[in-house]
Amino acid sequence: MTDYKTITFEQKGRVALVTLNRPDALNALNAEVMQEVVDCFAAIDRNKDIAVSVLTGAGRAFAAGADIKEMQPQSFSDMYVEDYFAGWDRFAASRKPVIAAVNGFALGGGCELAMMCDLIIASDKAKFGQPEIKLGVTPGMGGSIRLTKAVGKAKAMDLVLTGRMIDGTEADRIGLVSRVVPHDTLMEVALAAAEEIAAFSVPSLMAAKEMVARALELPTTEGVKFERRLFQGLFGTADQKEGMSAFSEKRPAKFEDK
Ligand code: CO8
Repeated sequence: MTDYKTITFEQKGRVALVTLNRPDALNALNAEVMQEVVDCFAAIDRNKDIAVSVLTGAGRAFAAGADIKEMQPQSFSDMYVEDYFAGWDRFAASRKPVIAAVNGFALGGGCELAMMCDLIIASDKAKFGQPEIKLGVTPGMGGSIRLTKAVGKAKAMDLVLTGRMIDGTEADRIGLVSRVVPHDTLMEVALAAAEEIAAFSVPSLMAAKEMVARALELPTTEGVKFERRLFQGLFGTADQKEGMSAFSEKRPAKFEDK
């Protein structure tokens, strides 16, 4: 699980720290990066000792987009038949919570990758944008839909049609990110948030992630039913008994992910 070329993986207790690591190319997302990220997060989902992950980038960027040099010669049939970049859908379907710690440029596919994560914690020096229009294309990793759902049509159209960049503070103001923090504190805050989440029971974390993700796709009545079924299901876990007993007994809960 640690033998990667374009990313690094570290485990800190119940928290995984995954770093995109092509700093000379501003962590541009090529097919190799995608495969390694997909493999790494599949392994994290299988690893019973990990509850939550932080995804960040080495150097000046989170990721400055899909790799333009790799994409430039591709034909329609290369893109369509091979379903280039479909692997990112598998990352987006990761079941444990993922925090994006956005340290710098998050452009194009980099912004779209951050939006596939569950929380985005941004440095005030981060730069978000969907500049694909300047390359003669559009967002292609879910940006038009995830950005519009996150910030609404007015702001999404502004970003997608002009390709302009916004900083972490503006991204926070328009609701694109969960928190914006001073640049020097980014990793400390992101890892502290991850540790806070990692103290909880994995079945309840997975259920919470799944229901909030489905909330964006389901009509209200169906979403409420979906939430209720997952909520009811958690009463089959030992951790629900432990969490509620600990409250009554005025002691910290000791969850076992069961
Ligand atoms: N792809 C490939 N290489 C890149 C990329 C990229 N996206 N971004 C930066 N690099 C490389 C540069 O080519 C340069 O390499 P070299 O030193 O070999 O010339 C190195 O990184 C450093 O970059 P710069 O010298 O340009 O650094 P600056 O500080 O001058 O500029 C910017 C930083 C503004 C971030 C600039 O690099 C830039 O504009 N990058 C491109 C941003 C962009 O357009 N991103 C969108 C790409 S398209 C996309 O993401 C589509 C996603 C959907 C795909 C779905 C497929 C199905």
